[in-house]
Amino acid sequence: MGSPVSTIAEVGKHEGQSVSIRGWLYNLRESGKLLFPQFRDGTGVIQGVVAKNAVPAEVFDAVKGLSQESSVIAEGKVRADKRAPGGYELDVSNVQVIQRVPESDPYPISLKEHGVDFLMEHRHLWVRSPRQAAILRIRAEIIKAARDFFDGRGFVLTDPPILTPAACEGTTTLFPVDYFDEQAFLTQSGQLYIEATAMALGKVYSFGPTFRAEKSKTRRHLTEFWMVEPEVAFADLDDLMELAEGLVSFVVKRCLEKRRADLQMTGRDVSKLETVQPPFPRISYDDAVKMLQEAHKKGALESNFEWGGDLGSPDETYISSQFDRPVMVHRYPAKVKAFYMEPDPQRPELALCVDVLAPEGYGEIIGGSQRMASYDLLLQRIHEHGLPEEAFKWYLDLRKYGSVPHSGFGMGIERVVAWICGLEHVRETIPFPRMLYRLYP
Ligand code: NSS
Repeated sequence: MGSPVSTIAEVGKHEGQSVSIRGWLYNLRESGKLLFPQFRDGTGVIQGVVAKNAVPAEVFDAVKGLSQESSVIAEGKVRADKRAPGGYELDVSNVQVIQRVPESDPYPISLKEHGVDFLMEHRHLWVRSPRQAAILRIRAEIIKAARDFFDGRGFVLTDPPILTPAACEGTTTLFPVDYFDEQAFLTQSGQLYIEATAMALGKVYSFGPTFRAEKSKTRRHLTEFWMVEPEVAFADLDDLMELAEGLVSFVVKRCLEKRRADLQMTGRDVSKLETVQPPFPRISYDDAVKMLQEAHKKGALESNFEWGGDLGSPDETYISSQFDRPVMVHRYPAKVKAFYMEPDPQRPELALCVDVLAPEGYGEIIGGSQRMASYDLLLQRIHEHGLPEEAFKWYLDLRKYGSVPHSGFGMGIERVVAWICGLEHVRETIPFPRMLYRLYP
């Protein structure tokens, strides 16, 4: 095994030379005196050709009948081949089997179709399949792009706590934690804390896991998900919408630049992503309601939407299907939104908030708002929402000492991954999804 090591993604740099590939046996086809093993190493898949007369007998015998996912180091000469998926094949001269998967206990995920429950139960192995690996690479790219976006615009990353004494997004989805002799909760959002760091640093963001004890079993909900949240001092709702469309377009563009092959592997129609460029359409909640009511009249929507409610998922799907890029719906009734949102001075029954809805039925990927700047009104809302004033004393302080208008939003990474990859369900967007009935593996 003296040849230099190469990843499969980079074998093209070694055309005509001998390399060592370190990975796993993905598939094996046998045809008399020729074996066609496919190797994978996490960067790609390459087909090898093992000719009986070109390798020592024990090497041929070791590969013949080798079981799927056995770990190997394969040595051979890189040959360009137009028909090969990655453009290259490997003329194998030697194979060292690191661990042979026993035939009596074969790899459970074969190349044939499996049901989703079975795959979820074997998620620790399922992540090895080329499609799942492609999704995880795209997820990593999206996260990197979001960080680059904020880092490149003068935002400072500040990490909020995960163990918190109070709710941010409603008391019905809190995960309680026994914190010595006190009641604590897993954080639903870093927002309240980064409002404090925004008053210290101006423009900040957080990026971390957040938790919701969602009893809903939908294709958009996880109980543990990752959120990137910017918070900006002196920004108003218009500034916020500009920031949101800038972030989303930046992330999509980066994936098209760097992850096109992976997007194709997931079967994504990338032409639907090419149109994602600013400006995004902005419609008020009032206009959205009109759209929904007209759709109902035309028979395009089953139920008739009444002003005052929050948009449900069929409503979001209908609205977003009217546009070729994400749409921003702003100024919802304050009653259906969180306690911390600034009322619209023109119409105090509305909140200065925005939801960004992704196209093709993906629905809400971003939720944000201008924050309440007045101490008295905030205190009143805390009471109206039945929240414990004690736990929010520090948050009220931010309105006592140099309160300024400020705004921020949260973008759920898994929803964005699902949309960009064109996936049906968020369960494939994170290595180990946590859902209502899923805590294993
Ligand atoms: O509840 S949000 O709409 N808003 C907040 O948490 C604000 N405190 C954020 C802020 O202003 N800093 O959630 C924001 C986004 C939402 O648009 C989704 O993309 C995602 O977080 N989200 C979820 N993703 C997956 N599963 C669940 N359960 C979920 N809940 C929200």
